[in-house]
Amino acid sequence: MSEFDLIIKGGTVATASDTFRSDVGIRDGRITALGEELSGSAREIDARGKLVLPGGIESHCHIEQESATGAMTSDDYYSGSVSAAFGGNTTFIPFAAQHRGQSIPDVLKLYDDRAGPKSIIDYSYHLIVSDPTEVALNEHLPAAFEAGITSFKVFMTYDKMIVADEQMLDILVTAREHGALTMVHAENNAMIKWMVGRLIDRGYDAAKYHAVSHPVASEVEAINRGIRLASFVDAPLLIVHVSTDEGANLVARARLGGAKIFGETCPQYFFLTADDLDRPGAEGAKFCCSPPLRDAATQADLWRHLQAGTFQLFSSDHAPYRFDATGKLSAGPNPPFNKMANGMPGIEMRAPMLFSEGVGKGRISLNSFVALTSTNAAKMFGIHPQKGTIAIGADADIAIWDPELSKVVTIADLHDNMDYTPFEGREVRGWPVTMISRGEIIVDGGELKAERGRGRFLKRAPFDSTGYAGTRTPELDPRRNFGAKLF
Ligand code: DUC
Ligand code: ZN
Ligand code: ZN
Repeated sequence: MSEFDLIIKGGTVATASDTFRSDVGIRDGRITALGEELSGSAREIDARGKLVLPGGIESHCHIEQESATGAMTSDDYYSGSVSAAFGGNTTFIPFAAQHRGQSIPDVLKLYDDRAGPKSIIDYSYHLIVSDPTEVALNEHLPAAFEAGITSFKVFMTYDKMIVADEQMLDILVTAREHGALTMVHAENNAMIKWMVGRLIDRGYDAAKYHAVSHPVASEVEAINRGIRLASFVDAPLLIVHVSTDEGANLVARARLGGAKIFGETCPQYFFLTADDLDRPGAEGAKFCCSPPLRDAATQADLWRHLQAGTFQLFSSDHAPYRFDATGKLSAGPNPPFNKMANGMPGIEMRAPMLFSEGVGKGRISLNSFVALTSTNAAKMFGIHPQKGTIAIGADADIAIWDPELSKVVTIADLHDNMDYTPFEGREVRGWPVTMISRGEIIVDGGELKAERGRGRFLKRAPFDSTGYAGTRTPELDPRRNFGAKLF
């Protein structure tokens, strides 16, 4: 019997901390050896001149998910996972959205039925909680955490999703008690509604006014409030899709103060601007996402934050709605901005864009790239070291990249169920060419090799807050509040 099922030979291995020349020996779906001149396998991949990286972990994407207004994303768990794999990912964690009136167990069953038969890569979900009833908080959420779904998202905006500050405190405390991580969409609902009302009343309804309707100040206010609420009860909080310098500054300052605050940002805020919304006809709808695209100065600020460590995650926020009546144009061929589905595709382009513009142009190191696209997500979402690294015993989830391969991005080459990409025409250098999941080659030389439904559900560990000082609120401390026990 051979010692290995597969050896990746002669590549440059990079993890979040190290870069080194090594062969990688794989047996029974796991990495069993790292070393020079490994032998003893019937199957070998020649990786000379290539980079051998941990498979990407896409931890913010909307797959086969209904929005609050009923729009269904165009990707299901098959097309979404295939597109993710071609983009360098071997794991993804989409959202399982609870809409008001739905029970959390029903939601999880629905998403199990959607994902299990279709996904080609390993997966979990973050719950979206919009209806934090007593039973949801005391029974259903703890049961979901126990089942390994140890993170969930809440919204500070959208009338059909919003949770009030008091509800948010209850949610944060429940999460803290059970070792779960709360994620938040932080924008101020009232400011947005006020802006939308004024803009529409005055006839400013083109796509570009979407960016105006979600002001920077609305994100900043909500991030500040979210951080204050989480720090008040010393609960971990991940601010997703941060799009502003001031918002990122708040995250950085809170982290410096010891709070368990984390930051995520997304490619669209680095590679597109609000000017992309100002296109003829309804074209601008393709660039309508929330928070909205900002400006060139903000792009430079966000790079600085990425370099300084403000952000732990660089996620796609893949929210695919086609440029037709099933998606962006559901309210007609030229809809007002407040009737356009919010979101844009990007699951396949996230890692290649960051590699090309970040690593390729010397803005971030290869090791930071691995951390931002894989390792940090594995750690934060309770799947490390099974996922997110190249180490003995880890799952053999590996992306082999050709750092010299240059291609011009075009929708015809992508694998999502979309009819446009916001990155059409960009020259991108450095692409994943071979993808391996648990030792199986799932993508090679532009071809899909994976069976539908081969992906497995990942039972995730609780959030690990080791190494964070945390915060102390005197009024919640029985030694300082006359003995009141409030948790
Ligand atoms: N928030 C997201 O995270 N994605 C799409 C739209 C939104 O509001
Ligand atoms: Zn959001
Ligand atoms: Zn999202």
